[in-house]
This record gives sequence, C-alpha cells and structure tokens, in this order.
Amino acid sequence: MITVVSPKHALHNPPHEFYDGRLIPPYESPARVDMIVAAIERAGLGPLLPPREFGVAPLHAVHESAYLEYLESAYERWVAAGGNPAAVLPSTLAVRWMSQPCLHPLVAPGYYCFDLSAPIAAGTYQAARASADTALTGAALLLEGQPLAYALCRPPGHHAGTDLYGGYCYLNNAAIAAAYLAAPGERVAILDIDFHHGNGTQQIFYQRADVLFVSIHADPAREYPYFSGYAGERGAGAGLGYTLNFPLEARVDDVRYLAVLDRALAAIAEHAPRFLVLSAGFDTYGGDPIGDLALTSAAYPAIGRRVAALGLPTLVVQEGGYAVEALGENAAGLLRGLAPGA
Ligand code: SP5
Ligand code: ZN
Repeated sequence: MITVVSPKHALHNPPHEFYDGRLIPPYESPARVDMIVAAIERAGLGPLLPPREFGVAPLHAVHESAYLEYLESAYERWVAAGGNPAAVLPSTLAVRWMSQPCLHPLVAPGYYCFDLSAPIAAGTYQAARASADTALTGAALLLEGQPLAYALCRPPGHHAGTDLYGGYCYLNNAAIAAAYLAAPGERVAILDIDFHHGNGTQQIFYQRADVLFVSIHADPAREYPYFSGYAGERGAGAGLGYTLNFPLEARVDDVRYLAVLDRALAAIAEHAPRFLVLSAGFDTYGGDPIGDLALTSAAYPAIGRRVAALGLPTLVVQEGGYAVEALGENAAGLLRGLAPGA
C-alpha cells in the first residue's frame, strides 16, 4: 500500500478556533499527521511518497472560481485591510436572506465560510493545495492500477462545499479526487466514515448520479454540522437516490456500527462503481474529545476488512480524528484491514 503525504501540511497551523463563544486551541493540529506517519512506519505498511502537483484545473471541477480566488488571497488581503494577522475569522456571516456577495477583504470570509472553526492563517492556502494534491496523487495511483492508496490529507476536506469552507476544511480533497476519477465517465462511490456528516461532499455531488455519496455519522440533530446530514436528504434531480445518509445515535459501539456499515456497503455494491473513495475520520473512536460514539481501536481493522470485501480499487482520504494519542493506531488499523494479505 502506498501512502501519500506532504510536509506542507505543517504550514497550516492557526492559533485558535472559535467554539461555544470561546477561542480555544484547534483540535485539528499538525501533530495528527506525525502520529499517523509514525504508526504507518512502525507497522511497515509500505512506502510514503510526496504528492505530485496537479495545478488548479482539478479544483475547478469541484469548486467555484470566485471561491478559489478568494481562498488564494484571503489572508494577505485580510492583513492588508487591518484584520488580525493571527488568522482570518469573520464577524458577520451571510445567511439565508442576507447573502449578497459583499467581498470587502474583512467581510468576504463571512460570505465564504459557514462556521468559525476554520481560520485561514498565513500558510493555510499552501497547505490546502498540497492536501488536494495529496488526494489527487492517490487518485492517479488508482488510475495507474494500484488497488489501494492512502492520501494522508491535512487540512481535511469533507465539510468544504462548492463555495463554502468550515469545519477545519477549505478544499474538498475527497470530492476533488472523486471528480478526477469520475471524469473519464466512470462511476465512483464515496463512503464517508468520519464522525461528522460530510456536508460539503454531499452538496458537491447532490445532483449527480455518477458519484454515489454514502455517509455514516452522528445524527445532526445532536452533533455538528447540525444543518445537514438527515436521512431524508437523498439527492436531487438526476442525483435523486445517489445520496444516502445513516445518522447514528450517541454511544454506538463496534457491533452496532459494523451492522450499519454493512447496509452502507450493500448500497455501494448495488451502484457497481469502478472506484471507491473512503473519506476516513477517526473521531468515531470512543476516546475522541469531540465525538460521542464508542468505537474501540478494534473496530478499524474490522471496518477495513469489510470495505476491502467490496473488491474495489480504493482511495482512502484522511478526514478527522482528534484523539491524537490513539490516532496512529486507529488509522494503521483501518489500513491493515484494507490491505490484502497485510
Ligand atoms: C473534519 C472534521 O472532523 N471537522 C469537524 C469540525 C467540528 N467542529 C465543531 C467542533 C465541536 C467541538 N465540540 C467540543 C465538545 C467538547 N465536549
Ligand atoms: Zn469529523
């Protein structure tokens, strides 16, 4: 199995996020990647390669041009206009009937983000580009015939939509990779097993029948992102029936989780995709500081084995997981379960 990872992830290191009225240290930290890399090396799971560079074209297949232009210059323009140089974080949000595109440098962040957990610091855009290249390199490896690749992306991506960022996510790595794999006319399935609903990925493919989006996550009635991820969201237009959400109750254990996973996998098998993109978060772990499920570390190899049984070329894209001490073991466990003969 090949792991793709970029040292540029460390360029993204904002000093805070905003939550429940408090500025707190970010849960989403550079140490997360270091822990996973160390565990992959300890477990002898195969080579680690840097990403290739794909340029902006594959980003435009998923994100709006004005949004990409905003992300590229947001930090410099914010600082030049007198914003806090620590990081971009808006004061006023465009919501419902107040959503005219006012793009003043201190105001545009409130037009393009949907929460206050995704500050843009000096190196955020560069890191986000490297993260997208990491996912694209993994996709290219599948196109070249590799059965399994792990894109160790950071920052994560699944909360980022066509023209919105939030939830620690700026560019939707999994969606960019899935669109790249689907471009030649192939059917693709995305299975999102992060604790949080992949609202951005869902929005990007909501009207498409070629990319099936299946997500297993905490019920949004009680957990972030709250406003998306209900079972009734099933796609629209040509995409009706190609979005499938499995909201979970609190404290779900390994046995219950694997039973739900089997239903999700049956739906994917029915779609008969050429490729699978697995948006993998480990915030489903019982010890996670922001999750409320109860999976043990033993769940992840079991999940990997079940996903591998689909027999599909699989790109694993790293999303969340904030129990930093257990993150390496949990990620390596999933990969061990996925890797044939490992
Ligand atoms: C990629 C990803 O996993 N993004 C998640 C973003 C979650 N942002 C909301 C954080 C909620 C923190 N709740 C703290 C509760 C402590 N008990
Ligand atoms: Zn998450």
